[in-house]
Amino acid sequence: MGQPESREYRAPQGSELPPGQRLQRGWPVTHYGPVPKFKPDRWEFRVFGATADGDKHCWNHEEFTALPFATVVADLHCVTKFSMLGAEWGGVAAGTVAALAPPAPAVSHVMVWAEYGFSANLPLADFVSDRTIFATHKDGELLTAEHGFPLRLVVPQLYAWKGPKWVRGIEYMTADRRGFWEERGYHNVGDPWKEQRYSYQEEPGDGPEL
Ligand SMILES: Nc1nc2c(c(=O)[nH]1)N[C@H]1C(S)=C(S)[C@@H](COP(=O)(O)O)O[C@H]1N2
Ligand SMILES: [Mo]
Repeated sequence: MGQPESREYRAPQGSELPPGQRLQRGWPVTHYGPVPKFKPDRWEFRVFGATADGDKHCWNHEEFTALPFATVVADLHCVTKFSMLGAEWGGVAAGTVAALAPPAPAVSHVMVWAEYGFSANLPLADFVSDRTIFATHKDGELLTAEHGFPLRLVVPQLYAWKGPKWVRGIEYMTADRRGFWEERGYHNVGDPWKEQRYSYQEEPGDGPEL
């Protein structure tokens, strides 16, 4: 294990809640479909698509959880308008994954893949942002199954659907492609500070055609 490092995320201009959001007490569970059962010997985290060396990279659960541990304090903004503020997420920085299994130079986007084929697309810049983390813990405790155990992605600067629970890998892409919710009416970018909720709000250049 490397040195734990701490990073903080502060909302821009000191405002706490993005427009149209309200504060949620507690931590609700929000997702589509059933909660998958964690099978440690079948679990692996895969990096595939346009990798720098052209190879796939895999970590089993033991290997992945032995990667350097980082923490990020970040809010979670659900597009259905509730926000949870100030959680401390612990796990492996997405930048660590990108450093160990780097993308080819032409990569512009990342598809994050989870159990049952759930997916979310991100610009590479958001993926490697130092606030993006593959979380195993929240506030010092292991995630529960409903909240994504053994691994979920947290991308503080985007709506929470961009952070798949039960994540199993990433695909490096040389062009943008829509993920699960981005194909089903949600905004391709999903910046809560710009209130980019729905695909009908997209402007030219925000995403591939529907
Ligand atoms: N695999 C998967 N991850 C998912 C979702 C989903 O449907 N499937 N929903 C997202 C949405 S819309 C939100 S708001 C958050 C909710 O996380 P929580 O249930 O831990 O609050 O998970 C995100 N991650
Ligand atoms: Mo959500």
